[in-house]
Amino acid sequence: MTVTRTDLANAIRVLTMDAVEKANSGHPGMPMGMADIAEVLWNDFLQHNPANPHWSGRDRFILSNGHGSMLQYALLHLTGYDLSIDDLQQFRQWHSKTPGHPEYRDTPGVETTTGPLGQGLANGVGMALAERMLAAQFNRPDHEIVNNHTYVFLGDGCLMEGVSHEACSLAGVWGLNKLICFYDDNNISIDGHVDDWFGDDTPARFEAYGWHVIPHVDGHDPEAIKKAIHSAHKQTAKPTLICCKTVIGHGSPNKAGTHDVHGAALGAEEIALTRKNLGWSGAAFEIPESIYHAYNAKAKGAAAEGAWKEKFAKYKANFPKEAAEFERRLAGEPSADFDKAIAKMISDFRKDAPKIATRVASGKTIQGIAASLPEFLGGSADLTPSNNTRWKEAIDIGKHRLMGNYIHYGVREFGMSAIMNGVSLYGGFLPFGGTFLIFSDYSRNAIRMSALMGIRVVYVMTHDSIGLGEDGPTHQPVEQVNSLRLIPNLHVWRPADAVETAVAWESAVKLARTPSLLALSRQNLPALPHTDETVAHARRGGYVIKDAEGGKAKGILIATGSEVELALAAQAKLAEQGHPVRVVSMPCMELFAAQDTAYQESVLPTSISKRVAIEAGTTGLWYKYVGLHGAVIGIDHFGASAPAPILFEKFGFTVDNVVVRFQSL
Ligand SMILES: Cc1ncc(C[n+]2csc(CCOP(=O)(O)OP(=O)(O)O)c2C)c(N)n1
Ligand SMILES: [Mg+2]
Repeated sequence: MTVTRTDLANAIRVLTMDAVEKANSGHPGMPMGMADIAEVLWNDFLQHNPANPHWSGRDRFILSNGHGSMLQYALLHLTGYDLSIDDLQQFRQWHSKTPGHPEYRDTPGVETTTGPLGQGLANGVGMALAERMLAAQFNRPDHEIVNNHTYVFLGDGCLMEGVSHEACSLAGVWGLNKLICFYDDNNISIDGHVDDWFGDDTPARFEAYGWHVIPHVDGHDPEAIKKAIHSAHKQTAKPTLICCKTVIGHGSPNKAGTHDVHGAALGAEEIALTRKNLGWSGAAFEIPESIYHAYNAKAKGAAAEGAWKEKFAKYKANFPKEAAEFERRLAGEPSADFDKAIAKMISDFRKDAPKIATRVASGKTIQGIAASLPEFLGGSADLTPSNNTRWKEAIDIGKHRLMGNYIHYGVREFGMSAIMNGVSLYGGFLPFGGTFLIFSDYSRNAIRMSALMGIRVVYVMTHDSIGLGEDGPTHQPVEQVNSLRLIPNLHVWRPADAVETAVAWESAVKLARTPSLLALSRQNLPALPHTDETVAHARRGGYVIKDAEGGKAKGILIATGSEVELALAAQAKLAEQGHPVRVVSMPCMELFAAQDTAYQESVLPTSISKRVAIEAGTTGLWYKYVGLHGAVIGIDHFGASAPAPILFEKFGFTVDNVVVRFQSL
């Protein structure tokens, strides 16, 4: 039997129908609609090696409309990845390699976790950016070791989401010509035909961003799709959006073109009718050998990677230093120089004991370690001077200018964060980005995705409390620190001085699978009385910064950030009144919670139940450490516009109040 392109696309359709039916859960409409586009892209264009999903030279494929996960699983299976037909039969089941939405690390060949619409597209912008930046840094004339495309599938939902604007606007400015996106223009989203809620002129919108737009492509015509991709490949300074007219659930006689097929199994009867309609005779999960043969990308992939390896070997012979550095960067290992640089920062801060804002300490730390971290990719969402994220030698990325290491993201917190995720996933970079802590809420789902994927991204979030003063309640974080602490696998640091800030940076750089967020003060904070031991223990997230005189504490004051200073002052006053208490600084609650119980017990002995936690934010989480008999001095209401010292006083952050609260226990 000769296999036609339609047969090949139909294999994706039937595998999708069958897997969704078996799970009685999932989204058949999009894979059935985009099957022809996917088939052409994967069989005629995509450079990848199923035997090595980690080959750095591969093209990146991202399913931003992640609900259509079966499309990606079918492709990975058919082209020869380690994803068997049994795996497809386990679609959406416990511990399977085929989860409901594509999950980074769960499935070989899945480049990023998608499902939260719009973010996959923004990740794709980040990957395409990383590729062009890495190319600018490492490629040499006649030695192109970095040269791949990033392909993104996306739907109406991705384009309705605001983050698509933020990311695509930047992609236009940067001129990411290796980014090629396929818009699944099927006129359907969950609620029905989109005409009543999505009337954008999408081609005009993307042209306005400076993209190359190919409108009105028949998404079921392989030749038209091929032609569009060829045209995209010719671009030298613009990303491409290929607008593909498709029919959702294509092939289903009764459900195609309707929202019924978006997210529900077709049912046995309709599947039988669809098989008939497609001229497909095989049983469920049965794919003819001829189709496997046509899709199999193992030989092509091995040859492509082999050719790249030869190229890299020549590069290595000519540029041994660069080649070693390239390998180190892609492995994500900090250089030995970093250890020295950060150790020096910590020891300088200890020696100088500066009274500075932790945002300033962070800026000094960045300055001190940047030379040892060529993978650093800094940036800020238009708050560079406030976030102190830029170091002196940084080179700005800009309009069609990608040789650099600092990004002015503009006022786009969510876009910045989702782009950083893409950059981190691509490899070779350690992205960090700044904004005011209050706007972490704008970034929040991307921060969550960093944590869910377990990737290294550093969020530098300044102006961490009412301590910012006059800008008032819109700008004063109250619930942010604690609400960020609720995100699993995110380290939230609220350092109390310069040393703790450097320790936070050290941890953030070294943790490969945990993103870190630094909540930093606007106002100056005094240096804490550090010893070798306190610095070592700061690395454990919480530690005794100053014990009661003589070591016989009858109470504990726990504080973070700017409130540690207050705790120390209250400790002195309590001591005068005959109450010996210890002060615990807890810059990273998650890290402290991960320590062994013996260490935790040494810091917070069970026998001492008189405890007061002090933090200029919501109180709820602190009861975990002060217990039922403890007190928390915090803020469970919005802030106010006034000078910071007045706010601290009015909201009860005074030595007298701490003393009174402690004595009332
Ligand atoms: C941020 C976000 N909001 C809502 C959803 C829930 N959701 C999943 S698919 C979908 C509709 C998307 O429409 P479209 O992209 O056109 O997909 P199609 O039905 O065409 O496959 C929605 C609202 C989501 N996954 N992410
Ligand atoms: Mg749609």
